[in-house]
Amino acid sequence: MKIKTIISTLVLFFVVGVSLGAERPLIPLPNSYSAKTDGVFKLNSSTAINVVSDTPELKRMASYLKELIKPAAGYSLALSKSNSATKRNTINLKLDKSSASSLPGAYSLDVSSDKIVISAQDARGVFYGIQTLRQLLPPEIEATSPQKINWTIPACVIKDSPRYQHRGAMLDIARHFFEVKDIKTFIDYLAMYKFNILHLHLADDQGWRIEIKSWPKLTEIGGSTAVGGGKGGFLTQKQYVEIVKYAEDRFITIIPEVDMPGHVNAALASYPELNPDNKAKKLYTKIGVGFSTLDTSKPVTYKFVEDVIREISAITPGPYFHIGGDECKKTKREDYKTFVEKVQKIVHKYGKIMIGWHEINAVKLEPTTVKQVWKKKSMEYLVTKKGPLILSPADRVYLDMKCSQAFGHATKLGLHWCGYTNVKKTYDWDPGSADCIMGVEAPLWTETVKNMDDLEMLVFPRLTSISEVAWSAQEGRKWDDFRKRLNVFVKRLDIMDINYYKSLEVWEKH
Ligand code: TNX
Repeated sequence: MKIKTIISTLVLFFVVGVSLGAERPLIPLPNSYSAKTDGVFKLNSSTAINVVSDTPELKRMASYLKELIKPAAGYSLALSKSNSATKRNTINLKLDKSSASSLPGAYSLDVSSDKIVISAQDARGVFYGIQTLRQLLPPEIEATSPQKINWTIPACVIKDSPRYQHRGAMLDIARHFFEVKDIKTFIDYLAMYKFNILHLHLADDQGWRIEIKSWPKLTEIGGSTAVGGGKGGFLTQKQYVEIVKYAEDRFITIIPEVDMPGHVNAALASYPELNPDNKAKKLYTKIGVGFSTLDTSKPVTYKFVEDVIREISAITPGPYFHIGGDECKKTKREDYKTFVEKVQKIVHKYGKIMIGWHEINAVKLEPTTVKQVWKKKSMEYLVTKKGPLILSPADRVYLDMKCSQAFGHATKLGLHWCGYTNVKKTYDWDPGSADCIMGVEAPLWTETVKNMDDLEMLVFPRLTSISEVAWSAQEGRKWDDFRKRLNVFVKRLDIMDINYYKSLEVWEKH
């Protein structure tokens, strides 16, 4: 080959590689991406998904990938099993124990023109590799009906692993209730961006949302309304188990939270005996906080708390139970301490690790107990102390803060007690690398959020920027690069019919 031909071929490959890379932006950004010079893999109806390591989990991953591709492609890929990843036109899923890396979920993805190999030390890593492959396919792959598209995937090598072990979101189903199918949709959104935790805020002043068999009135009365006086609702234990399984299949752990000793009006309205005067409180449908408390001196309070923790722990395979513990303005300081210490023992009795909002730091805690920090000042303080932390600073990652795009422009939905949070503000945050930091969690409180359209408006696109804070190495993250990727990525959100906030800071310069 003449030198000129070699150069122009190289340039062509480079341009094809790079431009396809840019056309198929990845969120969260992987640790390393290199375009290869051998063109594209063309997925078609004869492509097979080959399981190299014959385990039930990998077979499940193969079926998951097949189902992911089917609606938009209009055909079902064949599944095969072969110990080597050498056949042409195959997508290979492989467990490679030798690739052991620091955190579970690391994977590598190798796309050539004739085959694709996803390998990881565990099925979780293969699952994340599949999510990346999904984003390397044209965005039309998200469509729910067959598309006439060339399903090309740019040849590349990706090596990727998570920054933090805890990459979470929280959904408050107490202020407004969300049905099983909506929670599942939310889980699917989380899985797409490699989150691995869904914290469910199951009870608050306005609603009790989880069936407790030994205290049935909690849901019968306490679950009967919501903010604004709507109809409320609750999850039966069977439905909760269904959600836990759905999440587990997507490598997401559910953390149940029952907030106490404050935020308990729904319980106090359901059972008179939980009140100091034995009179039931009225149901509450406004959005104030800090006005209710359990009576920490009554034995029945601890019977109630233990029943709740026992029943929920029994149907929660994940290691955590979240006791809330925030904003207890009506609980005396000493009573608060006694209460949290007793409850910590109960949580341990039922085999769980306790999590509480950072206010629990006022109490003598076991070394395993996790503090979830929501105030910036407390975060700065607690990072210098011992003990595991989940970081949820309200000014960065509270998804219920209004999303703003420019002065005077913000979402109608959301609160703003902690200011307005634009996409850049969520993105431009380095949570730090102190050992005590388990990771990041983005809460969606639902005082103003009534349905999935509302939820999506506050969640997107900030969930995408937060996924990158939680997953991607800090060195590789640049706002301008992220903004450019999101500009193109948005087509995927459009095809998924997601009601995202069209922030000018991201899309004006498109
Ligand atoms: C504070 S932060 C709360 C919630 C509210 C939220 C609204 C925290 C642990 N508690 O009760 O819903 O603000 O943004």
